[in-house]
Amino acid sequence: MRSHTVFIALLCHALFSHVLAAGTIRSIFLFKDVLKSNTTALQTSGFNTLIIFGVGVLPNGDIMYYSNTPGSKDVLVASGGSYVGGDALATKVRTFKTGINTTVTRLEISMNAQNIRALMASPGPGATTPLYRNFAALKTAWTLDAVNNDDESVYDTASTVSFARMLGAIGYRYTIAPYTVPSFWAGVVAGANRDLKDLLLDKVYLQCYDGGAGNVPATWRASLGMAVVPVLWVINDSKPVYGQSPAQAREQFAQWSREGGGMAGGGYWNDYDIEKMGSSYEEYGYVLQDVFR
Ligand SMILES: *[C@@H]1O[C@H](CO)[C@@H](O)[C@H](O)[C@H]1NC(C)=O
Ligand SMILES: *[C@@H]1O[C@H](CO)[C@@H](O)[C@H](O)[C@H]1NC(C)=O
Ligand SMILES: CC(=O)N[C@H]1CO[C@H](CO)[C@@H](O)[C@@H]1O
Repeated sequence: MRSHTVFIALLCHALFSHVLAAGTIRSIFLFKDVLKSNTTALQTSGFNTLIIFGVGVLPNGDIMYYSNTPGSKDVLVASGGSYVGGDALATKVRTFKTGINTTVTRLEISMNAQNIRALMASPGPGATTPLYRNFAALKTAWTLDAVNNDDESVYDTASTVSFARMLGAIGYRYTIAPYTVPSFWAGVVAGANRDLKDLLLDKVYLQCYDGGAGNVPATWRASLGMAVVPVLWVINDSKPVYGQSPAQAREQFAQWSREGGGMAGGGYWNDYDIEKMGSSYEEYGYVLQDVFR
């Protein structure tokens, strides 16, 4: 009886830990071409969420994967309702979640807002439109879980919400990566999640570097009505003043915890700089595993 009770307690503990872990984000934005970055390191350093940067929509609803890596070219990945990005790229992206020993369970693509307003006006968000069919095809080809909105210029609430709801109809979750204008983002959160118990907009990746360097997670939680995932910039030679070592990142997450929390996990911008600067994926990943269990 006693050992039975202990067994049940252990089982409950295991299930509970798993539930906790499943909701807590340990993320990194993939700035480097996924065909060139260190896939093994991304799979095995404790990250559970990878956000592929960046994707963009053309005026006709086609989807591009933009290269941010010297020597790489932009790739058309969806057109005419089909995936056209090639097998090598699709296999590489799918491998993030399926590789041996991978800790990755969630894959997102990050995009700007170019052409979304015009496409939501005409032809609209319907299931027969090129945009809808292209996002459906890309989701299947890359086994995507969510689309991340990194709008830093357009800020049109109505078209953003109708696009988010369109993605929800396809089966995506929707996430945002704000650095400023909390009132705009609060409108997007409210509109995207209106009348939904199972939230469509389920994660907020808060930029806490560069233009967002003064952001505090607890303040944004109050503005948006949901906990956020603060994102720090790793050591970088572009704007070194915003670069955080693993030890500095740990201290920053701890400080925000003392300042009221409001965090649903943590993350970094970005893998390219980790590799360029010879930093350690494991050390950055370990901080997230330790702080956001
Ligand atoms: C990729 O990462 C793994 C695991 O961290 C490491 O052992 C390997 O040396 C790295 N490969 C390259 C080419 O840097
Ligand atoms: C997976 O992890 C186990 C345990 O750490 C290790 O022995 C094995 O070599 C790993 N497999 C691969 C393919 O990395
Ligand atoms: C993500 C990012 O902007 N990385 C930059 C880091 O610095 C190098 C060198 O200036 C740039 O080439 C990267 O684009």
